[in-house]
Amino acid sequence: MANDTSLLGQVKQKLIDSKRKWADEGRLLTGKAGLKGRDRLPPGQHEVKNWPVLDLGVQPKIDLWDWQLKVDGLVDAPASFTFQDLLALPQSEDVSDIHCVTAWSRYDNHWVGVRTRDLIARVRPKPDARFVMCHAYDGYTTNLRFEHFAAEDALLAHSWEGKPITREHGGPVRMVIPRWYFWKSAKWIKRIEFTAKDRPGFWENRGYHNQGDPWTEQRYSRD
Ligand SMILES: Nc1nc2c(c(=O)[nH]1)N[C@H]1C(S)=C(S)[C@@H](COP(=O)(O)O)O[C@H]1N2
Ligand SMILES: [Mo]
Repeated sequence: MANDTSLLGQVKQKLIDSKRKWADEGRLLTGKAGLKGRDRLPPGQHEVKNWPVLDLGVQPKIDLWDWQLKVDGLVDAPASFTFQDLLALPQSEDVSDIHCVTAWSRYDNHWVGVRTRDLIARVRPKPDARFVMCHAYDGYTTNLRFEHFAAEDALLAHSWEGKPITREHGGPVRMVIPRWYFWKSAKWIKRIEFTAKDRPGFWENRGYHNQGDPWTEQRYSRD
């Protein structure tokens, strides 16, 4: 893919290589899976109070009024949304914890945005749309099962702690899919594609688990 190659030319190849190496080596696996419900901190994670920035070395600058989201694939009503269109959809709030596969967790993040469920109601996916691919402005992709994308706490978020999400954290609009490792939450969301077949996204192609449940430590694909 020409696109992927030019993206890779720009990114911090070293960072990617080292994360990939971690995946190969199974770094950070504690073997203490299965604590769900008993503890707020998933196995192998530590709490941070700051909010680390993780990206591929590119932070696309998207003016609020230039931002556009395309929603297509297996849907009855494909649509394009501007920021204004997004604000015209029902707005919801959610408070959730972030769990990054690089072992940090950040509690109680207040998000405002549009529930994926409200987006789904608008575009009406077809019955065979069992998977979702999220595409971002930096070329990043990540895949989800339909039911995970449609979780009640999943948002297209534009605000964090009462303020617009900053560019470094994926503003103007990013996905927030709280029940999975944070790599499943695409920043700078550009396109949401509903598909019949599952395809791996950026990290899923580079050694990360296809799903990414922090409670069972679905960090890497060999787990
Ligand atoms: N578009 C895009 N989204 C992305 C990424 C990325 O590189 N590009 N990195 C993912 C990873 S690995 C993590 S941990 C989180 C980091 O989000 P943050 O920088 O706001 O903490 O974004 C996820 N979404
Ligand atoms: Mo991550």
